[in-house]
Amino acid sequence: MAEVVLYDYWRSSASYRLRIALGLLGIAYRTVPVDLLAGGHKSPAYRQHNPQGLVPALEIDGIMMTQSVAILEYLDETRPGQGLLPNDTLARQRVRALSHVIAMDIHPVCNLGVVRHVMDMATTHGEDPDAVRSEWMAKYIGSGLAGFEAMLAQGPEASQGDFCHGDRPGMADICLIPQLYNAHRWGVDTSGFKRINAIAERCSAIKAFENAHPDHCPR
Ligand SMILES: N[C@@H](CCC(=O)N[C@@H](CS)C(=O)NCC(=O)O)C(=O)O
Repeated sequence: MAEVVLYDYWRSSASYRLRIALGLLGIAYRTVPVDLLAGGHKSPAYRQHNPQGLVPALEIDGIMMTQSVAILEYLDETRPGQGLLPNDTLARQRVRALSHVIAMDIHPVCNLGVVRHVMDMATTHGEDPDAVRSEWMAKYIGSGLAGFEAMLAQGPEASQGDFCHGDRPGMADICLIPQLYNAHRWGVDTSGFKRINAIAERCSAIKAFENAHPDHCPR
């Protein structure tokens, strides 16, 4: 079987999603660290793997893939029975909606490239870039997670359980936990998100989530 290779940055939440999923699916892989702070993701060599100059990239089944959520869906479709997404169509819609709150709405505006630009503009306008960054993160992560928390309470009875959807962790949890790590990193107050915090507690007891944590990641 072809080797699985993850082009990864320890603090990248999109990469963190794939580390969790690979762990849950029991797929062994080799990590190639790409240093975002040193600009490794913009090098011509790395752009051969991900032309967007973003992490992650995952080589699997002999193909180089990009876009973490598309990869999660690919893994779900090609490793059936593992349940990253539920089988029922309406349930899949709910899990995708929750996942997209994080991956399509919160994450893009809190990305390194975007936030660096915001900080540069703050400096140009004579403002404290660190303070502007904190305000930015609190606004977008805080309001995004508030919406996520409210959405968790919606849905049929079968969707309500120990995790984002039902009683097993899946794609929405895989998106949530890295975003929560970022929230804590930037000092966003998450204390009011009771359901999110309970889910995070349960995920932290699962090996695949623990092993994928940035603190346990090659740099
Ligand atoms: N939608 C992409 C997002 C990838 C992405 O934005 N990755 C971030 C790290 S989490 C990155 O490489 N940022 C570098 C930059 O903004 O310059 C995915 O889910 O794979």
